[in-house]
Amino acid sequence: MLKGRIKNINSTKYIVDVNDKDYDCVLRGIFRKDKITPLVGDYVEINEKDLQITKVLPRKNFLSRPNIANVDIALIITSVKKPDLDLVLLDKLLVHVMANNIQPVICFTKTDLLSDEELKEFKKVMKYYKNAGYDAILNENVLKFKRLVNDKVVVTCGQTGAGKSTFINRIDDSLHLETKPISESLNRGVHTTRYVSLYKIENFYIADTPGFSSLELNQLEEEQIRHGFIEFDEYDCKYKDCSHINTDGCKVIPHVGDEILQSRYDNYQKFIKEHNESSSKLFKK
Ligand SMILES: Nc1nc2c(ncn2[C@@H]2O[C@H](COP(=O)(O)OP(=O)(O)OP(=O)(O)O)[C@@H](O)[C@H]2O)c(=O)[nH]1
Ligand SMILES: [Mg+2]
Ligand SMILES: [Zn+2]
Repeated sequence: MLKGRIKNINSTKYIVDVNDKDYDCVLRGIFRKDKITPLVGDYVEINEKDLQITKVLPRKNFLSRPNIANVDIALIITSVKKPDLDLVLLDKLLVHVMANNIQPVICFTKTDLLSDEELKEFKKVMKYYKNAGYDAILNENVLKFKRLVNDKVVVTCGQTGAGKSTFINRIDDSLHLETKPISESLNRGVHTTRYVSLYKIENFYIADTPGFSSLELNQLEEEQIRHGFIEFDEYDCKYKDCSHINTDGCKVIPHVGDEILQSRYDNYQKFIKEHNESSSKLFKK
């Protein structure tokens, strides 16, 4: 019996990494009956003779988008131009990742496309996220990235065309991952990467993933949304579980627009509203 980690799935073919060696494996028939769907990142047991995957070992976590198991860090790739900076998607991804017990790291791309004036504005935004307590880097800062991901399993996530594959190529130029210019007319990417694939670089793993343009925060608790806005915890509201929606005793609301970035609060309010609407719909069913 061999034990390894799934690096890539292409229809019925599973590439499994066993002690840094790749094995072409298939699934033993029984999996389809049990409805277990192994994911990239899963640890599996393989029968040495026929290279059939016989067992998926318990997961420590998994994400539905991108679809992957057992990751330590989600690298949220966020372009500041082409496609334009989308703070709704960034805040949503922060909530999504943290709700799944994965540490987020924000990686901004394409700052070279900003004018001096735009760069100044952008720097304020980046500083805000850093001060709030998030790790945030620029895609050119490979050394800093490597320090953050020592021994870890990293999944990239973010908009199509944001520069996920380009970033991985920058870290390891022997990979030659496919990248494509964004569509000028739509001002967004063209879904170049189609599958989740895990690569080992030095002492860490990183997954390239298909990008998306939107994301739903389904099935989250209100509390999980609140946890995705870590800086709000610094404020000592009158009620311990204050939802920061009603002004009564709330210490967050008075700081919106000065200490608290307006878009952060607007997005928070938006996610809570969407959450309440979807749960009232469920209730009516
Ligand atoms: N100017 C500039 N262009 C960049 C940067 N990073 C990526 N790009 C370009 O952006 C385009 C899209 O990059 P990709 O790496 O294919 O984007 P992706 O996130 O992998 O996209 P999907 O695979 O569709 O999800 C390519 O033309 C890249 O050359 C950057 O920092 N600056
Ligand atoms: Mg890609
Ligand atoms: Zn409050």
